[in-house]
Amino acid sequence: INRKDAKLSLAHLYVGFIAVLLGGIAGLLQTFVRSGAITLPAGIGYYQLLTAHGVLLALVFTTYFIIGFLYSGISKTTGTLAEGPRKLGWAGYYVMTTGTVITTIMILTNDASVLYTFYAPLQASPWFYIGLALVVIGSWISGAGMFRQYRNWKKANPGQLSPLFSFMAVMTMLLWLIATLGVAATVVLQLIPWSFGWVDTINVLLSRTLFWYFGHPLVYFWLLPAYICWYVIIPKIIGGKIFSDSLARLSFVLFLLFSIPVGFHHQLLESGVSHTWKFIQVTLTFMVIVPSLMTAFSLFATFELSGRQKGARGLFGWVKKLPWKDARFFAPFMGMLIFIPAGAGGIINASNQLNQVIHNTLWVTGHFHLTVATSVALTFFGIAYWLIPHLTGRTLTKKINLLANIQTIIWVVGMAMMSGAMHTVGLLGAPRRTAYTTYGDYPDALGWIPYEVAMAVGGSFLFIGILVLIYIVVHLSFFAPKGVEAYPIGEVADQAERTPTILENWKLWIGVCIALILFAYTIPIMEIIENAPPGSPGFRLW
Ligand code: HAS
Repeated sequence: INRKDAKLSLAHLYVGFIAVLLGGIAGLLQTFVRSGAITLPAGIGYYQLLTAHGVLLALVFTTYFIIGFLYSGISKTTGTLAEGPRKLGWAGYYVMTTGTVITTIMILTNDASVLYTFYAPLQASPWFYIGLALVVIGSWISGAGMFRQYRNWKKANPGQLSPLFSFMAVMTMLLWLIATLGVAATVVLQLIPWSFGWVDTINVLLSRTLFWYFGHPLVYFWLLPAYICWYVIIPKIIGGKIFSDSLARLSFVLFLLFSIPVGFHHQLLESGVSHTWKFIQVTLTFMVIVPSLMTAFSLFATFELSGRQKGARGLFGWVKKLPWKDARFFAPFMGMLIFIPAGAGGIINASNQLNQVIHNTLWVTGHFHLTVATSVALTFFGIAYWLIPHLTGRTLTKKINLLANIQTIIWVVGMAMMSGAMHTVGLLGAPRRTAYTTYGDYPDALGWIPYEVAMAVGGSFLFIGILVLIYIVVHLSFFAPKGVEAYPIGEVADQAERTPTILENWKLWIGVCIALILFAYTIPIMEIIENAPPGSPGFRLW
């Protein structure tokens, strides 16, 4: 892609990978504290470390990586960025980075040990929330740049279907824009006035509800760029074609519609929300599983078709035809494979009765380490292995490719140990987000310790994995041999049906999305505001 566009993407990727290193250190220390192996020195708090880990990895790494990746793909598929969109990209980057620096300083000074979910009643310094608000505003500016570039392309190519990558990128940023309205509302209307002391009380339930209105689609904001890789990039790498353009677009449309009005499945144990609304949102949650099942179907179809074209026979002969030694494929593939148990875990979480067993236990931590920290993270690493050299004008050598495959194996082994132990000990009742404690040598709690040790061993593998990853990133950025690394964009299979234009009817999908949100949230939010007992701290909106 164009050099100036490459610079913009690289700037985002670098911040993302610095966050991975810092967040990884926090993660390693945390598993040691949790298993009782160490006590933190210099007055560092467990929750401070936990906040740093969550914010740096789940929020900073993902957001920067995603924006950098999406900008690169938009530039690749719609042509060099126009001056306006590129300027918006840089403006967004600087605003976001200012916010990230403020937020990180607040965490490091222990003024914001409120965890990555930061809803009330935990309270941070107002500057933490101001930093977060800047990150969100910056991401909106970046999103505006992508929307403008997409609109320019549409104007220049009337009546034509937009390139699949850019369609998916715009859908991802649209999802983010609509979702972040919730978190912006709680931060600006509730948390900032409360933390400055301008108001004495805060409606905790409202703050949590607005957070989860954002918190669930947030996970799809992480997932969709990985899906872009699975749908658009992987077919090219394996020498196949995209199974169906319309299926791919439809799955993204369904994510826009169903990923937002489902936040109550994080609040099934929240006493202030009525069963009816929890039931409705759980039903919608089961709808949002459908596009993932469609994605699995499409991936199997792509693998099988391309394998058969290469002469594969029998039911599973195509497995042998996949390019196992290519790190650009192997890392994302392991992400896909792990997404099968990870997604099954999500379906368990979403089931009301089973949620009563696993909520607030280490099972949930196990779930999101498989989803975001494995399926998504491994896919992002796999993207970085070709994207960074493509942007820096270097190549992925055989040696680094091998190292990248070793990195993937370390990651999968570490995560299997850590997340396996988390899932199991969660079922035995071990709470999440607690520093080492034997609860007065209570026998159940003592039984959790071996699993916590297994978590620490897995965590150590993962930390080694992070060091190897950072070595590869630095090598590909500054030391790999100069050359041309391809930007793999797949083509649609010949037998695929023509894509119906309705899938690009943005007004229609945004309209349905807003209608579903209003349906799922208006009455419960009115009830949350009205039902707080008069005079109680929860009564006031802020
Ligand atoms: Fe989740 C909690 C439900 C997906 C992340 N989730 C979390 C939290 C995070 C998170 C971070 O209903 C914790 C939040 C906190 O701090 O409290 N989750 C779901 C459901 C799904 C789901 C129904 N989650 C994700 C994804 C995440 C993520 C994706 C990050 C990226 N989750 C929940 C619920 C909770 C929750 C409750 C709250 C729990 C509580 O009580 O606190 C679904 O979207 C999952 C659908 C996925 C599938 C899998 C499809 C498989 C595919 C791979 C195909 C593989 C191939 C390769 C082709 C149905 C697409 C195979 C090839 C061969 C050769 C074999």
